[in-house]
Amino acid sequence: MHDHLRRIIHIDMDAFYASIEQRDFPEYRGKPVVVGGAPDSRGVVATASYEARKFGIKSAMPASRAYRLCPDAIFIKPRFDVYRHVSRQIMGILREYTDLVEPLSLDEAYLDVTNNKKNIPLARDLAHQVKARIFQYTGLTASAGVAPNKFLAKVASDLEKPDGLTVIAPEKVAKFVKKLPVSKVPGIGRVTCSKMNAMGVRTLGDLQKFALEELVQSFGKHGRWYYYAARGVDDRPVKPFRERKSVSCEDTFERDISSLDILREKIIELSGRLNGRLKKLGLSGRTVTLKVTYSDFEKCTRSYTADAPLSADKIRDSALALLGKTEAGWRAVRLLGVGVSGLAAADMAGELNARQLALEFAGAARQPDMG
Ligand code: DCP
Ligand code: MG
Repeated sequence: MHDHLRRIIHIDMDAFYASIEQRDFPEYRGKPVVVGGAPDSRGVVATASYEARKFGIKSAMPASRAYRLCPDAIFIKPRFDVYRHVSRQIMGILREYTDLVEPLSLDEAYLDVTNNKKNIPLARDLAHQVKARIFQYTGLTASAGVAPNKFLAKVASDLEKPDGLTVIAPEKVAKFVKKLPVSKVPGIGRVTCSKMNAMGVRTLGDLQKFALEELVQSFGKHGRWYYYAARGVDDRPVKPFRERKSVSCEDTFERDISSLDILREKIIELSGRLNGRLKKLGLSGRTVTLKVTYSDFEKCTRSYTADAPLSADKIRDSALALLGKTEAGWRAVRLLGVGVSGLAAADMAGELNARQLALEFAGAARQPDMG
């Protein structure tokens, strides 16, 4: 794959958790906001609004230290269900442009827009549209980086934060990387950075003077990545995250089962396991499917779909009811499976909350002074 053939965008929301709090609580707008642990706790800062960053407050800093830096800051406990919901909305917007969306975290993703669903030829225009769509729909600002590869797109999105849009055109890459401090390269942390400084390396231009073998010798397997990064080369493809369509649990029995009582017990057990997995994944679904394989290997599935996401009890009871729609009992059963599809985020509170917010952003988006 040749770098100049690809158009990659990196999207990164600005002060993500803090911006959501400022959106939902107008009284916090324009003020230093710190999301994370309480100032009198041993907790850390998850993120800080740009107003709070002026005081030196940063992610991962102890909350007590943030308090000393800015006692007037508003300290807020994170509302993860809301952040997850907004994240899903954002990823949904990104997928309107391409299926090649690779989320890196709740607020960050790569897009490969070389071929995009809207046939927008210029990646800069597409990035501009994405930012506008995100703002229109969520009331939040994002920063975008446009470049021929992931590495450069990520660096670019950080350059003009907040609400930035930075393009590194293919013909500008060589000049751009020469001046780029190694501390700005994703994957080069504090330790590697000081090691490079000790070698007289401050920029990628300095790093270019080292041969591939020398870098591998000094930095092990990462040396290779540094060598190519120094030249602005990064062939890693954008790997789309496939959204899970269903979650299921099944069991093949050691001996075929004809007793309906025992089959019911098995369903209760399978539903219990399934509900555990759903809970762990933070998902719930509207459709329950019971899968039965009879002793002669013939298969059958029966489904039930509700209007709303099903509770754990409802999943179990629906699966039990579906057993009555099979020939189990008449025929011996060698495998049972229970699955849930039509998945959505489990946090109904979050969903409702975000729906209320949706009404609010319609107004918020029109307000010019929004965080
Ligand atoms: N986060 C966290 N702990 C960290 C870093 C981040 O809990 N050490 C959370 C809170 C952030 C979110 O992840 O809001 C996104 O992380 P970013 O690094 O993108 O930071 P922000 O979006 O907050 O700010 P920026 O505008 O610099 O991207
Ligand atoms: Mg961010």
